Formats: sequence, C-alpha cells, structure tokens
Amino acid sequence: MASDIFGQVQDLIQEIKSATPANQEELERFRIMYLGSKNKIKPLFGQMRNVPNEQKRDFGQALNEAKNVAEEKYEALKAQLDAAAFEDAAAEIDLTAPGEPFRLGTRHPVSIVMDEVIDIFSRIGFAVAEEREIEDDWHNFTAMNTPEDHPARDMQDTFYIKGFPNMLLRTHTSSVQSRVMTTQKPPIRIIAPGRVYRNETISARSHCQFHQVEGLYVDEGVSFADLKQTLLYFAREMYGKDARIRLRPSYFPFTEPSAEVDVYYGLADEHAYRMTKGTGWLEIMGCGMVDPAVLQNCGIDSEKYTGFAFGMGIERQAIIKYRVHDIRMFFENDVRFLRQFNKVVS
Ligand code: 2NM
Repeated sequence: MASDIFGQVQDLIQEIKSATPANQEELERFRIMYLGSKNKIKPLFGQMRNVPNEQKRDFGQALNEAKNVAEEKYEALKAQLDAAAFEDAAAEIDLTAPGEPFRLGTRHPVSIVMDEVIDIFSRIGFAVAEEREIEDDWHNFTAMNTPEDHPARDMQDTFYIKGFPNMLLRTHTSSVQSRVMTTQKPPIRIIAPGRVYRNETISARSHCQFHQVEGLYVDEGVSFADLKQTLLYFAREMYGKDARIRLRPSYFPFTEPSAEVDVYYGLADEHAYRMTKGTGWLEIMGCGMVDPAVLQNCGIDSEKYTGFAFGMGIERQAIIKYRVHDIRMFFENDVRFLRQFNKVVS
C-alpha cells in the first residue's frame, strides 16, 4: 500500500519532468495543474496518514521534490518564454523609422529683438543692468527730475500699488539708471532692458505694458557728438548699413538738450506712407544729455561728469523691423503670429 503511494509520487514527478509546455497558455495550464490552489500534488499530502511512521520522512521529501521540480520548471520556462516574447516584440520595432515629430516652442519676437539690441550695445562696451519692476517713486520719478505735478506721476498714467502710495510699476527703465548711478561711480556705461507699465488705453499703437531698452553713459567729457555717433552705429547695425538717422529737438524732464531719433523708412508702399505719416521718417527712440540735476540727485558731481542717455520701445523696433501692424499681437500669444519670427521651426 505504502509503496503504491510512493509510486504515485514518483509517477507524478516523472509527469512533471516530461511535461513540455511550449507557449504562455500551456505554461499557465502547467502552473494551475501542479502549483495552483487545486494542484495534483496537494491530495497526496493527505495520504501521509496511510504511510508507516518510519517512511513518513521519505514520503514528505518525495512530495517536496515534486513541488520543487514543478516550481523550478515553471520559473525556468517562464523566463524563457518571456525572453522570447520580448525578442518578438523587439523584432517588430523598425529602428530605421523616423521619430515621432514634436513641436518645439519658439522665441518670442520681443525676446529676439531685445537680445539683438543688447548684442549691438554689448559690442561697444555697454553692460546689461537689471532691476525690480515694482519701484518707489523716488527712483522712478523724483531722481529723474520729474516734478510732483508732472502728468506722468498721475494715477491716470501710472499703476500704483494699493496701500503703498509711493510704490508703483516702473513706467520706464530709467529707474534702473537711478539705482546704478546712486551705487556706482563713473565711468558708467550700461543698458537697461526690461518690462515697463503705463496706464494707457489699449489700441493698435499702445499697450499698458511694453518693453524698453534704455542706455546711459556717464564719464568725464561725454558729448552730444558721442551720443549721435553711438545712435548712428546702432541704427546701422539694427536697420542695415545704409540706415540714415535724424535728430529732432524734443523735451524730457531728465535730459537737456533732448531729441527724438528718426530712422529713414522710405515711402515704398501704403504701409510705409501710413507709418511715417507721409514723411518717410520713423521715430525709433528718445535721447539727450543727462540733466545735471539728475546726476546731482544720484550723487554724481555734475561739474566733473557729463552723460548721455537714450530710451527705446522694443515692440516698436519689432514693429518697424518686421512691419507688424498692431502692437497687441505681441501680447495675444497667438502661435501663428509668434512662430513667424524663428528661422528654424519644427
Ligand atoms: C529716454 C529718452 C531720453 C533716459 C535718461 C536717463 C537717465 F537716467 F540718464 F536720466 N535714462 N534714460 C532717457 C533719455 C530715456 O527714453 C525715451
């Protein structure tokens, strides 16, 4: 009787050893049959009580062997079949196929033009200075010689910070120059690029936020001739080697004398006529010799030093250079507009 049960275990071990599951489904059937919750080895454990005591040990070992053989065979075959499945899947991949296309973002035209302006002035020794966008009225207005009753200081024209009557969104990057002049000694040769804010009605020509680059050069003996030649250099780098400029007398609180700078745009088409109001000339920036009062406000000896300064709107340069018809395009973020300014577009 006992040898009969031993025989059954040996037969089962043989059966497990000779099984040849050849794919995932057959292997799963093998697992259920020999390792599942209703496997064929389990009932033989119940036979233990019919085995004489002196043979129980051997019988237990035989059953464990059956279980181990099934487990080892299952693990080995599973590894083999999984590896084969992976190979099959890999063989399906066409390594020569082109990759999935993905769209890169592009640089904003304001950033492109801003960097171009910075590059142009960097080449003649201007360093970039950056400062805060929320300013106090001293750095934005008072230091800049802008009197208390000047309309620019009005709530109508400037965004003030609620609860902080002397804090505002800077209206020009001149606030950067006042910070540099109060903390550094001449020679000072900087450009101040950045975003500025004015409380203006939004239209094709103006917006409540825009970008500026202002420049400042303070040293002994800086002259109006230096200013004019610097701006001619800029115009030729920016608008082509044959660019022409003209200076018209103007007024700014912080410069004396002051001038508007025009570049010749031509009258080639209707757009040029409209843009230049029939003159062919387009205003690109303002400039002047820094008012001695501004230098004194910032602690610079105006008997010893002179300086020139200029300021331009970046959107305006982009409008002129790329013949954009509406300043609002720069802030609407329509990618059909924005993607046109990049040479490489995916
Ligand atoms: C402009 C036009 C003219 C300017 C002046 C100064 C400073 F700090 F020197 F006083 N910064 N920027 C300036 C002069 C800006 O923008 C149209």
